[in-house]
Amino acid sequence: MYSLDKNNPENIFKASFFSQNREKLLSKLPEGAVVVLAAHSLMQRSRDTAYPFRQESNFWYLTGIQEPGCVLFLSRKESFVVAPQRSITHEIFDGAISPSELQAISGLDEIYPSRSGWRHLRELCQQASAVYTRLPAKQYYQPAGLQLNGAAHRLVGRLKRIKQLPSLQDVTPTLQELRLIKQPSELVALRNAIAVTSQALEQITIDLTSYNNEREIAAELSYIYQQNGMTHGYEPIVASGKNACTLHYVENNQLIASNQLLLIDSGAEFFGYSADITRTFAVGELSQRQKHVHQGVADLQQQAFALFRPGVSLRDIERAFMDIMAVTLRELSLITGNQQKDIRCYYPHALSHYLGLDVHDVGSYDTPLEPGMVLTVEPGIYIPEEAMGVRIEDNILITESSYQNLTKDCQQPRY
Ligand SMILES: [Mn+2]
Repeated sequence: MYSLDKNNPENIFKASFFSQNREKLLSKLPEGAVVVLAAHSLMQRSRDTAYPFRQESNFWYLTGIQEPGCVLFLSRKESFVVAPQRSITHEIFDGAISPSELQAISGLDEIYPSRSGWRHLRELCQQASAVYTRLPAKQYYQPAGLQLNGAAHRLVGRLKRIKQLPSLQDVTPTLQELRLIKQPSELVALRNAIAVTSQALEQITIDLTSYNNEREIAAELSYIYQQNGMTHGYEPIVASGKNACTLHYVENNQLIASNQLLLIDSGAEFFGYSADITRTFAVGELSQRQKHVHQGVADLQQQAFALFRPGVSLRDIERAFMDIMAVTLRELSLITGNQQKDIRCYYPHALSHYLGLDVHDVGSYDTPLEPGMVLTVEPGIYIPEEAMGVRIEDNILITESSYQNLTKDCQQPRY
């Protein structure tokens, strides 16, 4: 049983948060439509041990349930979860599932055991006008080459075997639309995650020269997050010198060279909501060149902030920022013209992404920004031939007229 950490402050997500999310979702779907969603399954790590469990974000958003192997059913008439069957042996090792606890967390009408739950679910699907689920269209998550958790895929197979099933529709776009706008309790979770991440970065920079190896800093981050009842929202990046040029460098196992820049990209996760902060620090004395590059990125970020306001899409912002980036890269004598391919040699990623239950949260780059959306602003310049990379990343909330920097209290060094 994955119950709440009793040391955490009061649970900021009441059952009403989840039941309201369910109502909102159903109100956006056609009359008579039902929703069936799979929780994540456990992922095998070695023979009979699993990776730490992390719930599928949409399933959590609609139930709050931190249990693998469940299936959620929603209609305008009833809402329930089908819990997986657990043998006596399984219960001895992993504990029993408590239906009453799951019901209290989620506010669902019912928690059914597997067999009777599926019988009921099948009947209700047959009577529905359409069945909405997450259709795992791509077996692999294209940009990162990741394999999807198999649970959603298996659920689709199981639904397709129901006789006289009405049409199967993808619920993902509707869920994305809902999740884009953050509610007050979600912002509380994010602010808590940001506060602990900032605290960890502050602790680490009291004396950066006391660390010999990148892994010592990664361990310090883990220690502080865990002490605060949080986990990492993603594998932290602790990259000394040239390692910062590998964008997703997560080995964190090299000696920290002195008189180099050190890039730390990390975020604590609280109730599923992750911070995503990057700072680039000096270890020892920096050269003029290193200082110029760091200052260049800091200035770029100030110019980037000014692009964020309601009504503008990320696509527009990314396009406008390329020209701003080109000016800085020319000033640093890294490029001569305005060619996209030259800029991409030193700035090979996006300026921004949505932030929320998934660290790279759902949402389209073509959607005009609206109050309540949370995004990152993260310009970076990477120069492998000079063994340095600088990225500065903050998290912002779009407001009625512009934006609010949620990470403004996280120290930002000037060199
Ligand atoms: Mn990021």
